[in-house]
Amino acid sequence: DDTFTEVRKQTRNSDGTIKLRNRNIERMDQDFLYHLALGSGSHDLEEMFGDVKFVCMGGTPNRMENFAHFIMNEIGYKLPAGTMLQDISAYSYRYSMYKVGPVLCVSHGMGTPSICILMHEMIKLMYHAKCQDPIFIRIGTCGGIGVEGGTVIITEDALDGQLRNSHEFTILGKVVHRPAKLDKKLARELKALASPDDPYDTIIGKTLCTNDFYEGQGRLDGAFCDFSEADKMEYLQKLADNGVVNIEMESTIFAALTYHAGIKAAVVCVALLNRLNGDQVNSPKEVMNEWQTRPQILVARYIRKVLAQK
Ligand code: R2B
Ligand code: URA
Repeated sequence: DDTFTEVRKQTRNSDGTIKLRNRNIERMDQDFLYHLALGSGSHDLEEMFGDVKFVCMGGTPNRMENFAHFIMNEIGYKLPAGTMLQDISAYSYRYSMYKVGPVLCVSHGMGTPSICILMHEMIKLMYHAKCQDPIFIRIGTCGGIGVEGGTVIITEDALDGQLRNSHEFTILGKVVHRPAKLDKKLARELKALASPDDPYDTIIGKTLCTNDFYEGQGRLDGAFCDFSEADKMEYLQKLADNGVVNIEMESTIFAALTYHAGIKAAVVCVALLNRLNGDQVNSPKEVMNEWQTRPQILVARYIRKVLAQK
């Protein structure tokens, strides 16, 4: 298990651009990023994306479009005259991507396979575009454990369904584990940007990452359920005893692939409910929409802070 410093040596050039851990890519005369509808042969990726410093990912195209508009206002970015914010990956019909100056806003869909494909292509995009030390942040939703709906949760460690701090891959039929480590300093910096005036809590804790929303998260309300309510509560209590404060579906792969690429990364999610009180996500839409702006507000504070230091 390499330390991050070791990983950085293998994955960075002296100017902060990314050195891919796959020599095959540089030997190809062009690389098509199929799910982004972009290619190194068909697009000038350096011209289009070379200035990207922050890659923000979230589940839905709509949320990421809203975030793009929000962050544009927050950092005072003006689009070139006569242009509008456009979904750069519209013709992939898979993911949506919006660029606001140094901030790239991308949707990742639900669950490991969807975000995993995106991560490969985003990391390669950073490589082709010669971006310098980009930071990746997932802005998501989750179920809270012992925390109320609307609470903002910064992930300190991402754990898999067996409470391991790694992501399990199956590659050529063999099981491979990669550490699911996130940048602790970045997590603390984000936490420090929570304001006592925010009308909600912002906390740091461990995040459980599952491969399913229903049985995989101990819900009683899926199409199937072969365990009792007591079994469910015992499991949630075990999670809480291990420091787990929320459950979502992308954190281990997101942490594992950013770490493997030497990219600083964070996960900031808003809880849509407290799982100790129930399973159904049924708060009013307007309430949940407001909740989903909360991680965006925190991340915007961070981006503004970093840009102000430049
Ligand atoms: C949070 O919300 C989605 C499931 O509703 C999933 O993508 C996640 O991690
Ligand atoms: N997303 C999840 O993965 N789980 C929840 O309970 C809510 C949102």
